[in-house]
Amino acid sequence: MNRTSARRLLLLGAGALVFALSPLKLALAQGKQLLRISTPAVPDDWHAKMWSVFKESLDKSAPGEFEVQINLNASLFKQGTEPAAMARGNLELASISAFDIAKLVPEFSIFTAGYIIRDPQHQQRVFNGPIGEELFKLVAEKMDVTVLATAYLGTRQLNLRELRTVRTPADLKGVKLRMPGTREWLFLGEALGATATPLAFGEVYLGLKTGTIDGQDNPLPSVRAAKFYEVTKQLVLTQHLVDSLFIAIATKSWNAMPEAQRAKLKAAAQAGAAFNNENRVKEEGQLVDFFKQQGLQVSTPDVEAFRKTVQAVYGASDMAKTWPKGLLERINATK
Ligand code: KDO
Repeated sequence: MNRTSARRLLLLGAGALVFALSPLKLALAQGKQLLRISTPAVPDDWHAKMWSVFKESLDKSAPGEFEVQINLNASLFKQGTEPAAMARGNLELASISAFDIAKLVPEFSIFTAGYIIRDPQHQQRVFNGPIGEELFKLVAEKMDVTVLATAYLGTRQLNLRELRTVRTPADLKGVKLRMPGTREWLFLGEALGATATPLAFGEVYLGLKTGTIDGQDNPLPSVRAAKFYEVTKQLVLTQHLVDSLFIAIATKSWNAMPEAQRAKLKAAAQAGAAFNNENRVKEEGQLVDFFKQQGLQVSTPDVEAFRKTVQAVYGASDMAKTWPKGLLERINATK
């Protein structure tokens, strides 16, 4: 073999090697720390855009140190499987819900209960104060993930395919209400008086369009971003859950980083959450008019009747037995 063909062969081999490298190996080869992110969020939703803010923040504070890969629409991991992927070392970051956490940390199920957190400010005070500190410690111990920031997903409302008079939970009898697929989510749907049925977020639009389900619940910005208003006729402002998403990192990756990198990462997560929170709160205040313009009927039920029923159902449940003593009172007392 002459020298030119030997060189060609070598180049070909090197090219093949680059193709064979996984994203992890490629990032390592470039001396960068790979940060894979997976979320079911659709591109136009604030908690999808928050990851771009996160990335931009790191690009500024730590140029060349991280390779941030954002995977939207549950394209990398199915909704709800992110914590397991993080614990197994296949994913570095995700925004996980109280429901994802409650599966492994039953004490956390208090945050899956309707009408516990009062509003976005209350949520931030609870999770950024001593209650958050204690519970996130438990999460780190039991799940191998470290919470970096609390994002406000929004206040969940009912969204129905056909018009219906809904004043109290009794009016939802027989309504096939889609909920994400875990026990705690289904429990919430049943507590609201509906017949809860599990479905992944990515399948909800079609489910509403075809009539496989009668309705779904989500915060208004997500109803807009996922275009559920195109295939539904009514919003019922039940305000049943002031929902959170916790920006979390695999503890193994976190522990492997030097303190200076951790600080930059935490700051980036908090910048992302702040961007999300600000925009989402603002948009929640504006969207009712938008949905009305789209031809939806927006109704306000007897929220007190919903609150009373839902709180009673949770209070009498086995779930409530796992809530740490005095936690509910401490949450209520957080101003
Ligand atoms: C949903 O499936 O209804 C939900 O709102 C649940 C949240 O925990 C979260 O997974 C969210 O979907 C996705 O991020 C899509 O917005």
